[in-house]
Amino acid sequence: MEPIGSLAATALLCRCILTGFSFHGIGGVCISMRGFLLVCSGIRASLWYSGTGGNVMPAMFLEKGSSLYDENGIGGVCISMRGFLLVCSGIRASLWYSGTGGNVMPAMFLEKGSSLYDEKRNQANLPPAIVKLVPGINGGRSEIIKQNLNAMYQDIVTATTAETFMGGAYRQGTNISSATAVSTPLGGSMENGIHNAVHFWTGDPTRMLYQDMGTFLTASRDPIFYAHHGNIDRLWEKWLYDMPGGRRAFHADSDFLDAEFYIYDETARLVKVILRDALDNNRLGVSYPDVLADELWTNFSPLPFTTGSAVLAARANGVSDVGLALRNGAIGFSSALCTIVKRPDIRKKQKEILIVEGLQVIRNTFLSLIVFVNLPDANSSSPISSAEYVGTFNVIPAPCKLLHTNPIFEIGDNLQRLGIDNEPEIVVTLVVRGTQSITIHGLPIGYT
Ligand SMILES: [Cu+2]
Repeated sequence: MEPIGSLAATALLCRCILTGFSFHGIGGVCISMRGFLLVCSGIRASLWYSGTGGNVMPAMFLEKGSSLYDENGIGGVCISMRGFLLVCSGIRASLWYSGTGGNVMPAMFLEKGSSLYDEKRNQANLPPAIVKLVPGINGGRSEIIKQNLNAMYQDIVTATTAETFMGGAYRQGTNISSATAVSTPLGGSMENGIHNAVHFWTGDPTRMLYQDMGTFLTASRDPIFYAHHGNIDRLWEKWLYDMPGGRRAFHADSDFLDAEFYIYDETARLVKVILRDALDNNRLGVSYPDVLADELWTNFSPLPFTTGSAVLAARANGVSDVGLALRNGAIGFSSALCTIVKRPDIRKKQKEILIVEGLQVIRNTFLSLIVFVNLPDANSSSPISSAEYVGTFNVIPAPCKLLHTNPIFEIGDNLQRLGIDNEPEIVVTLVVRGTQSITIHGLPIGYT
């Protein structure tokens, strides 16, 4: 049952996340967290259920002193392969930020000496601190929860296309030699948003790179990593099958579906997994329970803070236009950038995509880029519970590495709720929470 030890397992996971499962010489192509999640699901299925597990956590894994405990004697911080597979499946423990867990870090991870404990966490974010799904949001408990619900709604419900939600495919020839999960050609809204936010929220700000969870170098050393990713996997399934409006379309792109990953199986053999073979949880024997509290965010209905279009007033105040990359060149900013953006076709109200073209930043520290529409004065203190909030692109630090990417945000639902979906232009404000300055090349709008 034990394919590799816990240190090797975490090292492998770190390598998988940092390199995208690219192993030279054996034809491995790439990918990031998405593949890891899927492969993780596959492992769970093959080791635990095999068609007979009843879709519940096996009782044999729940006894202290058995497989929950570190078998390699490394201080109770890391856990064994079986242990982290268990935590992957411990979905109930991973719901703390999506409704049923009280919005605090689950108690099972807090007991010192337990194999699920990690001292390298943000001590200010232990219970009763409420999780923040967008870094830096403020307010009392109910205000933070309201903002969390809108963060979930914007990252998952209004991201209606596979590319917006899951991210795009890697193309052959893409140089990922210095890439990480966040600097892939196109990450999805959940990966860049709430996923990265929970990494940041959990990691210790007094340690370099917010270890453990705050950097992909060490994130998998914290057992809570697997609960977090278990929930990400669940939310992916929820996005596919259980959103308002019915089932959503998955990627049809063969560069996405045929991406290859290499991972050790239960006999420690390095095996190849094709992404398309790991997409159907029914085939894998994995299912997730219905969670009533999910309705709090799937049915969240953010209200407008503003009334009518802000374009005229913004232009009168000197806000300038920005558009396609070639017309604008490089635009640098360090706190906020307010612009007026043209919409190419106001008849296409759905699946309208705002592209932050040519975003560049040096990843020396954690940074959040928060996107608002119709809110010219938005700043780093602006609440994100209203319909003006579009989404957040969180940058996980990696010193001296340059991030160069094109984050996309679906804005059709926002414009409709704000009553400005017939306007030929909109105000877009990009807000930076962090200390690094950012460069972009344009803010074009497209349709899918
Ligand atoms: Cu992660």
